[in-house]
Amino acid sequence: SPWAHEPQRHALLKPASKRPFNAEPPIGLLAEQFLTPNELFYVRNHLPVPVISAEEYELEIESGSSKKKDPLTLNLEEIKALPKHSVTAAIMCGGNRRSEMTKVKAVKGLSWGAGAVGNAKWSGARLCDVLREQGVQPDESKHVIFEGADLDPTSHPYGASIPLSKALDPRGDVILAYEMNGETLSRDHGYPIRVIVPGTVGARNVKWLTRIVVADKESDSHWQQNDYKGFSPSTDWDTVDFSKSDAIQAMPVTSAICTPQPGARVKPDDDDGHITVRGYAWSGGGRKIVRVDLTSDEGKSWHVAELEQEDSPDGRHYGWSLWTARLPISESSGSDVEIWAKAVDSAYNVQPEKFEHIWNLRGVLANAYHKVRVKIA
Ligand code: MTE
Ligand code: MO
Repeated sequence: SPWAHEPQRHALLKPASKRPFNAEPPIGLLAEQFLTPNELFYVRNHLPVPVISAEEYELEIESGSSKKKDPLTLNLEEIKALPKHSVTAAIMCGGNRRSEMTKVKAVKGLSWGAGAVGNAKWSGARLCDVLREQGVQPDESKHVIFEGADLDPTSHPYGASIPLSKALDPRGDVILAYEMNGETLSRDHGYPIRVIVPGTVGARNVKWLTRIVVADKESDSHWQQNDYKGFSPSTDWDTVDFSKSDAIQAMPVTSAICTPQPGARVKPDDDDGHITVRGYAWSGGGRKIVRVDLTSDEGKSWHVAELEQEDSPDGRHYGWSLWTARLPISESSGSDVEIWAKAVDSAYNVQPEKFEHIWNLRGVLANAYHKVRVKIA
């Protein structure tokens, strides 16, 4: 069975599917630490986890360069011998928060809550160093294709691509990672090497990386061509044409309330009747979170959260922000209160208010206000 060699997983990861293994941590734990503990980091596998030994591992790089030996093959030692670079980056699945979008109308895809995201410090070699050394020249019409060692039943590998301009940009911080939060990458997260594409949808962060190709076209894999794309709310399965939509790359601004959780009974902290609300916020493309607003009265009054974030250079805010807000609960609120959160990024993009107008048949890009109904005790 191809499933005979799956790794052990933490008991707190709640599977959305077991084969392939897909799971998210309890959302209440997610905003407790700025760096998500490796064993609680969500897992999104499309196929069985490949078995790869460090000794046998090889990465093939087809750069299209005529000046250097091409393709270039690097083993693990050679990748580790390259200058080591670290980047704090959140990885978020394109389908994070899909279960909220489904409430408008059914969508196809794993029913993720708001936990298909994690924030980690990734370390490895810079892809731009490797490509430049190979003589790859900037060319805005080109793409970089990544292939994994995980194969589908027809022996096609998991694959995805990004624009060459992102891969070559030193500020893009794309790395061939072998460490996650200072530990060797685990099998579920791509051992021994995965590509980290900061600010870009999870699907392009290819795990168990075996091949890199600089190409004139995007990856022709299913996941680049016929998945991870957005559509109009009026597009249905009879009218959808995947070739007409752009593949998702940078993700839109989003946030989620991690505590309290839906249905919780919350007691105001003190005599002045405030409740404490915590969560995360993130935007793609290196955009920083500049503000998170909360309301408990459907937007009549808003309260600005305090942010915890890394002090990154402009345009390289790849990590998430955690936030804490104290919300006043008035007598007139009654015992049922709905808390709403919306984040604003450094381009002043803001989350849309509701899912109705961003609904899409695959349930991706589900970034409307996060709304949590609680009971005031
Ligand atoms: N890479 C390979 N080789 N196979 C996969 O199934 N899943 C992708 C991406 N890279 C995938 C992959 C998707 S859709 C996401 S969201 C992220 O990996 C999840 O990364 P994680 O499991 O480390 O959280
Ligand atoms: Mo994903």
